[in-house]
Amino acid sequence: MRASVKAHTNIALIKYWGKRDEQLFLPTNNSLSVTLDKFYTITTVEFDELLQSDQFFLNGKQAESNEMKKVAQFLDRVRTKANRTIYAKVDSENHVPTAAGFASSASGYAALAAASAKAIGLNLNQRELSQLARQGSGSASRSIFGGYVEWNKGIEEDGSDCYAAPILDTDAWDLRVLSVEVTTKAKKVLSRAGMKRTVETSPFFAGWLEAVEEDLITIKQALQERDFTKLGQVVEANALKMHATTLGANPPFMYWQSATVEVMQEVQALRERGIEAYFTIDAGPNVKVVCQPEDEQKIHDALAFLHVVHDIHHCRVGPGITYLTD
Ligand code: 2P0
Repeated sequence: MRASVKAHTNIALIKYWGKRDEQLFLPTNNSLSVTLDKFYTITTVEFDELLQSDQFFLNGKQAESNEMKKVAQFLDRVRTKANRTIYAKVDSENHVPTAAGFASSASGYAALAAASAKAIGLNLNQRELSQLARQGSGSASRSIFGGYVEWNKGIEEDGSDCYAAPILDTDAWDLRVLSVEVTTKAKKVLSRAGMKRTVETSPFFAGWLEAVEEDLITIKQALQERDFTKLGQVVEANALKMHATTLGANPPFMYWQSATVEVMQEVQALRERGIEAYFTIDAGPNVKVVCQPEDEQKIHDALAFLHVVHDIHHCRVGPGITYLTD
């Protein structure tokens, strides 16, 4: 009753920002991401009749109690599905620079969903795994798949039509993502709390929901046409709209630091010099830059020159989950 799975993290090109159901992790809008090759989690789950409770080790160390609690709650969902009461030992190795603003929860819960389902004997397809992973962390629903992935918000109250699905395969379009690290400080408002506050208090949230529908149509056209300019423009604009909603929240909050703005302005200056680069920013101060392979080095050199930039990680489009054998 043991299984190991590798899952990669993803970056949203059109953001998930807001839940319609917090217990089931049902979002207010569809989102669209690209899976990244560089950053991943490997998780081994072993169910064992002799265990008196669940155990969770993260990078070889016993996890803190709040993380343990979340994992145990997730395993409860898996046990309920399998109609079993057996406890598990979970070992997770994170190869995700959380300091660079990558959500390890995306790769973490995608790997945990697939490994725990297999270990307990559930035979779930990828759509069912996406639904299960979603209930650990919303963005994890997308990390089951490689390439370019859309997470459908669904309309059913039980979440039965809320899952991710691939739009383009891993090899379909070779774009690059540079993760530009400007700080390693922990953010003040976690994304879960941030999106909740925005939904409940920001007058701009209604505008976000309206705009995101249009942005999804545009990005899907860009993906089909392999039109990088169209894709980049909508990616950057969508991130700015997401961040605008936080300024209208009560109390207001902002994920950017001055260094964030400096990188954003450098990306825009690169475009004025004829080098096509576009930024996106998640719930944190670090910046991700999307570009085509031929411009990657030039963009790296320009950004590395800024004194606020600590590190730059280079990513390509990555694969979906893989089952590992011992
Ligand atoms: C995204 N983010 O689409 C958006 C953009 C942050 C900004 O998904 O509460 O850790 O676990 O469902 O998935 C980060 O939020 O939130 C996130 P929960 P999650 O990638």
